[in-house]
Amino acid sequence: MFTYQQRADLCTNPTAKKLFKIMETKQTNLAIAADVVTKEKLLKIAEELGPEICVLKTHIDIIEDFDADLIIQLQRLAEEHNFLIFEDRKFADIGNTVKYQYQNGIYNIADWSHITNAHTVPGPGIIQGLKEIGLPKGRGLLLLAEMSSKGTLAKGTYTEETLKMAEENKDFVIGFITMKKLLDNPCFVNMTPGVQLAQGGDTLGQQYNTPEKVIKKNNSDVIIVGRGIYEAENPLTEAKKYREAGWQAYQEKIK
Ligand code: S5P
Repeated sequence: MFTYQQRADLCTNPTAKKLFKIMETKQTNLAIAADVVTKEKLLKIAEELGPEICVLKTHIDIIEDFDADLIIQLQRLAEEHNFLIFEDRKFADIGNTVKYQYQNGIYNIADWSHITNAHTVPGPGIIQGLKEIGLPKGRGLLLLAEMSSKGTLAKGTYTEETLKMAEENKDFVIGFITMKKLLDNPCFVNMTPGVQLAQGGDTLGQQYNTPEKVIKKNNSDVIIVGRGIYEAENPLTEAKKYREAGWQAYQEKIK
């Protein structure tokens, strides 16, 4: 079992390296899913919860008053509080199209998002396309190997093929969105959404596991928590609870 520090030393992709380093030095494996729809709310989360997290996960296209200043502020906060930005874009088109979606349009994701992610349904061309844009900028890509939602088709052969695509693109693919650790390679980071302090779900198919189960039993690395934190009466207090639970589970695992 490698520690986050050992993994930081082993990995070559600069974003993977930086992520493991942040996790080790800040002692946090918590990523916040900041699924809010205004600039003010997103910046508030980044400002208030920044010290607790290793990753701020955004869905930039749900922000109603998006502007270039939001990106400047997010980058400033990422520097100040030492976290990475992960735009959860879930690219899913052919290589040529995702290149434009990653670099152009109004969001210019590749210019500010350290990490993004992609479905593998189109085949490896999607990784090639994103890599042409992202690798020169030192970015990292996560592949959706599994999903947290009920009835997901990301299982079995689909998941197996996804792992192969990752292994063939180790320079740019830094890991997976997955419910559990799937490969032994310490340079792949496993991030798991669908996390709350109590197991359960929502009315639209989301399924929740606890931080302890995700990190210790399922051997994942990063817990991604959204509503469990930002819908709480006191998000900061709640974030600290998740941070503590995630870190404790990690420490028990590496003992
Ligand atoms: O399989 C997945 C993959 C992702 S990235 N299931 C997910 O829920 N997500 C994302 O994680 C989802 O888009 C959302 O931003 C977050 C979960 O939010 P929560 O409020 O249910 O914790």
